[in-house]
Amino acid sequence: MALNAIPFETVEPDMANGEHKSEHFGSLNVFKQVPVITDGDVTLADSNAILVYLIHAYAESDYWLGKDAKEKSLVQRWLSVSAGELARGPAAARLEYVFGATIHEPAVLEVSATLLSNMEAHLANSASSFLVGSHVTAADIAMYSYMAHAPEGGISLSNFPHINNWLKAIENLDNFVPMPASDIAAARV
Ligand SMILES: N[C@@H](CCC(=O)N[C@@H](CS)C(=O)NCC(=O)O)C(=O)O
Repeated sequence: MALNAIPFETVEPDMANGEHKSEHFGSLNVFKQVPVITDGDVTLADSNAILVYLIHAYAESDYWLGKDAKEKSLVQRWLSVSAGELARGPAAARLEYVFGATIHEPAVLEVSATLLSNMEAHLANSASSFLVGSHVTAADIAMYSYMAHAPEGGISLSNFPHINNWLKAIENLDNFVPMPASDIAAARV
């Protein structure tokens, strides 16, 4: 929303006290999870669904979702990776460190290691600093936050120079707004 200057208001449920498990929140998202947006008569949950909605409603969709069939499918593939390997790997590791969630650590570390090495190789072979095509797309936005915050879950990025370059390329975009670090956040290592 910041990158496309889309005005919005943030409402933060008191998750520590289970506000997102209330009947009211369940009427916004049956899975009782954040994020959810309301936009006029549209109520929508799921970060990738929200990203795609905002692009179609308010931004240039061929720019953000790919200009042709191949680029569009490559962007979609990274949205799947963000909901798959990124969520099951670095994001899950961070949940344990930051929020005390119980995870199956060997599986989380294995998924994270595979994701990092595949993404590093992909970026090393990419003609641009971004995941798909020559400029930032929804693929980068979907992958950015939990990759940038991977060190908060004890997943080091120090051996992945192309991933670090990619993070910096996103952070250098006009109007970029970072996800706030958690209180116990480690510096990026
Ligand atoms: N696929 C969903 C996953 C949403 C999700 O896992 N939300 C977490 C916070 S990032 C949540 O609400 N957790 C609280 C809970 O599940 O009780 C998305 O990408 O939006």
